[in-house]
This record gives sequence, C-alpha cells and structure tokens, in this order.
Amino acid sequence: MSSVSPKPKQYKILIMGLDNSGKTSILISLSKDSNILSYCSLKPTIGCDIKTFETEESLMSIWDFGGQEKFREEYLTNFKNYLEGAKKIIFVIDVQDIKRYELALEYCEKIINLLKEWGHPIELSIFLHKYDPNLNKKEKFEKIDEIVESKLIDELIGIIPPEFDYKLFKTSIYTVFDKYLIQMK
Ligand SMILES: Nc1nc2c(ncn2[C@@H]2O[C@H](COP(=O)(O)OP(=O)(O)OP(=O)(O)O)[C@@H](O)[C@H]2O)c(=O)[nH]1
Ligand SMILES: [Mg+2]
Repeated sequence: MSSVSPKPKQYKILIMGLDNSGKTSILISLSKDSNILSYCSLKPTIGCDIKTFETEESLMSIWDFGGQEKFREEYLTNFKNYLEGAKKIIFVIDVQDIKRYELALEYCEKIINLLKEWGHPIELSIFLHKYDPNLNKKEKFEKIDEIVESKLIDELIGIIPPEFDYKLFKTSIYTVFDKYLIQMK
C-alpha cells in the first residue's frame, strides 16, 4: 500500500502599510536565499506583488501591497476582492517615521473598517517595525519607547474594535525574523 502525503495547507496573507515601512524587506528576511545584496537592490513595490513561500506544513502566498499613495486608494476601493480567501493581514508601521504615525493610523483604520464590513474572520497582526536593537541609544530615538506607547499603541487600541483578534509585535530586520510571526496560528 502506498502512502499519500497530505497536501500542505495553503494560506493567503496580505501585508500592507505605508510606503517605505519595510514590508518587502520583511519578506526578503523570510526567504531562504536572501543575502545583503537583496536589501541593497530594493525598490518601492509597484502595485501588489505576490510571493510564494513553502514550509514543511504549508504553502503561503503573501500579497505585498506597495504602499505609495497612488496605489492605496485602489486597494481600499477593491478591498473585498483582495480579501477573497485571505486568512491573515499584517499591517506594518515604521516606528522611526514618527511624522507619519497619523497617516499610518488613518490607513490602518480604513482597513479595519473594511474588515468589519467584510465580516469574515481574519487574523490581524500589526508590526511596529524598524524597532532595531538599541534604537533608543541613538539620540534621535532616545524617547522612542514612550512615543510608541503613547502615540502608536494607545491610538491603535482606540481604533481596533475589542472583538477583533489581533496581535502587536515589535520587529526589525536586524534581529532574527521568526517565521512564526508570519505563519498562521
Ligand atoms: N533601520 C531599519 N530599516 C529597515 C528595516 N526594514 C526595512 N528597512 C529599510 O526601509 C526601507 C524601505 O524598505 P522596503 O522594504 O522597500 O519598504 P516597503 O514597505 O516595501 O515600501 P513600498 O514597497 O514602497 O511600499 C529600505 O531602505 C530598507 O532597508 C528595519 O527593520 N530597520
Ligand atoms: Mg515594497
């Protein structure tokens, strides 16, 4: 009798956030064949770019939504089509880009409102990204922990409905990027 190995589970994950927040870099960190040059040649993502990652248990297609303003409106208009079959959404915020916290929160809130309307269960992870090791040792970011608490986390908690299943993570490409952050529960 021949044994049939079970098909890997397939997941569709969306990764969104403002331009330059580090979404594509996060995906490069996850890829087996990335090296330092992969980061150097990075350009802003044009529209939505789909990448596939295979692990032992699953096949993930990750939809990387280039975050420039000229693309964002279209994503929101057609969001229900993009959400079709998605199990998880990752929203990335650059913690070093303090001037654009409000804009990032506005974008996040629009997405959350559309998720509420959509009404299907979906996991939401928010990456407080570029939280590099020893960031608060740099003069410019001495107070970053307090700023993130009061200007980002508090505001995020205010816009996410309590019934939402969400998690917050502090992330950086300069620390080991654990695959579990991306994978499904
Ligand atoms: N300090 C620091 N820089 C990072 C980190 N992650 C990404 N970057 C830098 O942020 C810049 C933008 O990264 P991208 O990955 O292209 O950003 P993106 O969100 O994909 O941008 P769009 O494609 O325009 O939406 C690059 O110069 C990266 O090297 C991080 O964890 N720490
Ligand atoms: Mg990109």
